[in-house]
Amino acid sequence: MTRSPDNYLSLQVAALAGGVGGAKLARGLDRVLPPGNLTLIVNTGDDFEHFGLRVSPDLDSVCYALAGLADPVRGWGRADETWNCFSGLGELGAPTWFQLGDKDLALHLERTRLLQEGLSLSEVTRHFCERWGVRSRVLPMCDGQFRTQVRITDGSLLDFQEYFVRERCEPVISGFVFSRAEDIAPAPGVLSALEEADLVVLCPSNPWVSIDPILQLPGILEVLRKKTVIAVSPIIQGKSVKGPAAKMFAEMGIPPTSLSVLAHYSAFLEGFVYDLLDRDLFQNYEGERIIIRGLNTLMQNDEDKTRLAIEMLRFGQDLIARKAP
Ligand code: FO1
Repeated sequence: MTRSPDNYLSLQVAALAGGVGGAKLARGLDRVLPPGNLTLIVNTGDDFEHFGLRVSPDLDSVCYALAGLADPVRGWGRADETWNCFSGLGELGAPTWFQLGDKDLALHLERTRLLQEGLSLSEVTRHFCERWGVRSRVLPMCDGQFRTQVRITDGSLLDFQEYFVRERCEPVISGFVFSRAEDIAPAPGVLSALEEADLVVLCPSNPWVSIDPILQLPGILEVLRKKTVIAVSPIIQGKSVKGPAAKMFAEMGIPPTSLSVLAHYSAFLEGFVYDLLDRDLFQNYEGERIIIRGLNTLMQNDEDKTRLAIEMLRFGQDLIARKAP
């Protein structure tokens, strides 16, 4: 379909997201696009069971962000949270390496109850989003039990939250294991949202543990190869904006730069956004297939998120217009 380059608000957009950076751009896109034009497809490889409860950190970070409930400093969990249950757990000598706020706990309790009643994770997520008045569609990447594990250099495996929170990302990694990835279907609506999208956005999430799990699911890469896909780097000047992405690149033997992020996605990418602070890195960039654009990608407040979202959509619209007959 041919569209006017000014008409970015009419784009159907699917965005792949996970973690705090993903939730930030998700909020920007949600604030800009009309209801019904945005589907967020969210990593669930970080999900785990804690105190018998199902915790879905990335899904919750995205939903809280879209609902306007997210804690602006931590980026995960809820704003104005209280910690009564968590401090009670501490008094009892219970494990406290993973912080659970009171209202956040309510979400995990209710999600676990609904899952036990037989609802799928997609259905539970839709229900929560309706309760919160979220305008865009939020889909977990799958309803099955997909788990991301991190292999550390002594050969042992850590579940993602054990690595990320309990071990503070300190162990040196040698790889990732995505359990049963090839057997787990994407959640209902995921493939069709990608098929129907004019533009697919990869949020500035960790490529290894937030975006790759989604790419592992059957059918996803095949669709992406047919679409206009743009990505924004979560690495600026060799450092992650937040989290261990740069450390992971270095430990995998790859320079921790935004150029490496571009290379990571190069099999299906059409456009790549790097931060203007990295402009020197891209000065001599000679890739012909992937179009690059330098932008201010740091998102410190809602205005930044909205501005970056608009610029990403304009970039996508430009790429679509280039292909129009
Ligand atoms: N991240 C931390 O660094 N420490 C925590 O104690 C922690 C608790 C937590 C509770 C609920 C939730 O939804 C997220 C939480 N996170 C915490 C963030 C989470 O581990 C990461 O954002 C993602 O898994 C990384 O993608």
